[in-house]
Amino acid sequence: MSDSPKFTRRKMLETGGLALAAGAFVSGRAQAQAIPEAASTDSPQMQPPLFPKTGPDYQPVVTLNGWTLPWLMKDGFKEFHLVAEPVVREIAPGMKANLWGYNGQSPGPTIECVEGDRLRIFVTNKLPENTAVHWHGQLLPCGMDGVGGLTQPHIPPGKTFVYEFVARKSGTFMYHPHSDEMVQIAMGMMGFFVVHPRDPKFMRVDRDFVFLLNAFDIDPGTYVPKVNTMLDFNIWCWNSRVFPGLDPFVVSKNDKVRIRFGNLTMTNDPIHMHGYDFEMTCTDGGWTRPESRWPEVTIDCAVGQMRAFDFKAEFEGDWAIHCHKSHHTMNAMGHNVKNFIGVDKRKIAEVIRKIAPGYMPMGSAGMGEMGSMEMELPDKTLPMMTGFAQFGPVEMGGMFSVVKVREGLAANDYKDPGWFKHPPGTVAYEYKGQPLPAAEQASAPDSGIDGHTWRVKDPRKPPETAPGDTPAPAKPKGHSHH
Ligand SMILES: [Cu+2]
Repeated sequence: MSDSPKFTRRKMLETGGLALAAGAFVSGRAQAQAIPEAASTDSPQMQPPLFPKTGPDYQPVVTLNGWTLPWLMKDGFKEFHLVAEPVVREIAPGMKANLWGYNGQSPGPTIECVEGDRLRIFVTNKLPENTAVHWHGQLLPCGMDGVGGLTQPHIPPGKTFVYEFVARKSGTFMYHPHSDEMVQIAMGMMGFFVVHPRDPKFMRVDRDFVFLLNAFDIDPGTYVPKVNTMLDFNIWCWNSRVFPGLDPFVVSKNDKVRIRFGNLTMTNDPIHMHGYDFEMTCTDGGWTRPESRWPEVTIDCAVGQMRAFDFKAEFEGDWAIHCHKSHHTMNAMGHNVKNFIGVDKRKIAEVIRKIAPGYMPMGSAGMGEMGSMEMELPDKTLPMMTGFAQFGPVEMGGMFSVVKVREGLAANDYKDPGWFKHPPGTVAYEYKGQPLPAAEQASAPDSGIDGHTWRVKDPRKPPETAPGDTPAPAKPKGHSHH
């Protein structure tokens, strides 16, 4: 986690300028009012949570590899400003993608408020097409529901619309577009939305992590997701980020911890955490009733659902947390994208421009600035096929991270504490005693190939290969595209 929010001053000024220009289009009560500055960040690192300065106290959430949208109190409204726009997202070190998002990143910033708050959310559209924002799970007037065409006109490019509603109940919500939804979600547009209970003691935890499950189909060597893909995605993300680029969930021993997630992939994601059992305490429909809860170690989350579970962090360690669909803990990028690292896309663009004038690598017109940002080539380091930990490669990617429970961390200290120092004698170890009796040694049946028979003489050594036998296939180095 970085020490301070890396808000881009240039971007803030730029958005501020646009906000002024767009002010003339704002209708209704907010007409005469200035639009609050739209904060922006280009950092994919977890930013510090925003603590409430006024109103009821709450423990703010932290957004995995993300941040929380600052707000202003004005005329009894909490005012937020979202800007829908093209963004560059580092999906993991060594891989950047041209996505659409809000306020500089995909997902957009987390919106956080308190039950009973009156909200005024300005939405400026800097996309090349219409958009609208749906406040998933909120109980609000129908005309604030954000379904383009049905409950409001779509927000055209360059215009700003205003949403006003009361956060009627606390819980776990999200926002996402309801205009050209398939494309805009496939491009990464979404954000978390948490409403805290008015009673600071109700369901309070010490650490509260949020993320959205999303997936992209990005051909190796390209930067823009294919938006018509229905199932065969190759980049399975939490908050548009994959292991080993995902933040760990850093927790102090005996903290009360909540982990909340919502699913905007195109399939269900069974989220599994090691080392603990836990109970589902909240969905996007609200808090679960205590008598309805039962212990789990995996919580399946269907498309369009949100889930939260709570646990007390009694057990120190580095506990894996991941989607249990094994294809979702793999990165397509690992084996193929590396072939393209070092390729100067500027030259490619120049060549293609001879055939297609105006071509830019990001694939869309009117995004020159983003294009030039993208021209900045990825770091020399290759994308890793797998993350490494203290005992070797983890052989995972995608929807995988680590819950790091440590003794004595300061409250709200989310810095990565490194790998767990296991107490002596508590790590699985190699058997070095008496060899197994011969009768129990594995013996292979006749191979059937050329009449050769091979036998495992020592189970600790690989089988001998008879001359002429096909050698055992080498362990594949990467995971093939799926
Ligand atoms: Cu999954």
